[in-house]
Amino acid sequence: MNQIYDFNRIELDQKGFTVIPNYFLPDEINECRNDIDKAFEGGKYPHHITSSASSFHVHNFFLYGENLRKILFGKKMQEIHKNFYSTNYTLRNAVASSIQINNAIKDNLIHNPIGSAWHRDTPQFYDRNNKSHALNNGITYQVVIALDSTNSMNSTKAMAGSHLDSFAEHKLEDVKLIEFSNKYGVQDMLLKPGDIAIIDDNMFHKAGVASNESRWLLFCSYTPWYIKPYFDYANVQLDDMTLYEQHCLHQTSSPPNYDEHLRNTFVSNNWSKVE
Ligand SMILES: O=C(O)CCC(=O)C(=O)O
Repeated sequence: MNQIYDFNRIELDQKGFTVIPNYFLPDEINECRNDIDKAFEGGKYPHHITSSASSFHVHNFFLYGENLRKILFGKKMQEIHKNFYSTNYTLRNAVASSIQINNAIKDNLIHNPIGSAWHRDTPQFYDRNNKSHALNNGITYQVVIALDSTNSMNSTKAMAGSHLDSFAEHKLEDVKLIEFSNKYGVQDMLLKPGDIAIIDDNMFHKAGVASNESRWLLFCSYTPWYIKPYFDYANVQLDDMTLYEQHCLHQTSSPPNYDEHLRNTFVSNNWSKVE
C-alpha cells in the first residue's frame, strides 16, 4: 500500500467513506466542466435519466468529452484503483449527476432527486425464502469526483459506520431507518471542486436536495470483474483504447478473449502498471 493513502484507507474501512481533498487540479476540473457544458447544451442528454426538473443522471459520461474520458481513465484514477480496490476490479457504472433548482420549471424540489431514498449499492439478491443478501463491506466501491462544491442541502448524505452493520437489505425504511439514524447519525459529504470521496458501497447514503448552486458530481463504481456492469461495455469502442480502458470496460475479462489458449476468464495482471 502506498504510504500517502494509508490514512484514507483506515478511514474508509472504519467510516465507510473518505475524502481526499484537491486530488484533481483546478485545470483538470475546469476542462471536465467545459466538456459537460458542451455535451449537454441544447437540452440533449444522451443516456440520461431525469427524476425531476432539478435532477438528472447522464450515464457513461466518458463518451461525451475527451477530458471526461481522461479523468476517468487517467493515471490518477488508476492509482486509486490499484491502491483502494485492486486490479481485479472493473467498472460497473460511470454517471455524471446534477442536482440544481431549475427556476424555469415549477418543480417539487424535495421530491425525488435520483437516489433520494436511503440505500446502499452493494450487489444484492433474494434467496428462495425471499431473504435479502447484500455483498458485505470492503467489496465494492465508488469514487465521487467533485466538479462543483457541495453544500448542506445538495451534498450526498452518509451514515458513517453503517457499512459494517450485518443488516443485509438494500434499502432502509420505516423502523430500520429510525434505528439506523439514531445509531449512525447523518453526515453531509461536503466536497470542493477537485476533491474525491471514496465510498464503501455497503454504507447507507442518499442524495440531498437541489439548491441554487450547480452540483455536478461524477459517480464512478467499481466491482470485481465477474459482476455485471450496468451497461454492455464489451461493445464500447473508443479511439486508441488503452489497456486500462479495455480492462475497465470488461474487454479483457468477459467474455474470455479468443486468443487465450487456456480457458481463462480473467488475467489479473494484464493491467498492472499505471499508463
Ligand atoms: O446524488 C447523490 O448525492 C447520491 C447518488 C447516489 O446515491 C448514488 O448514485 O448511488
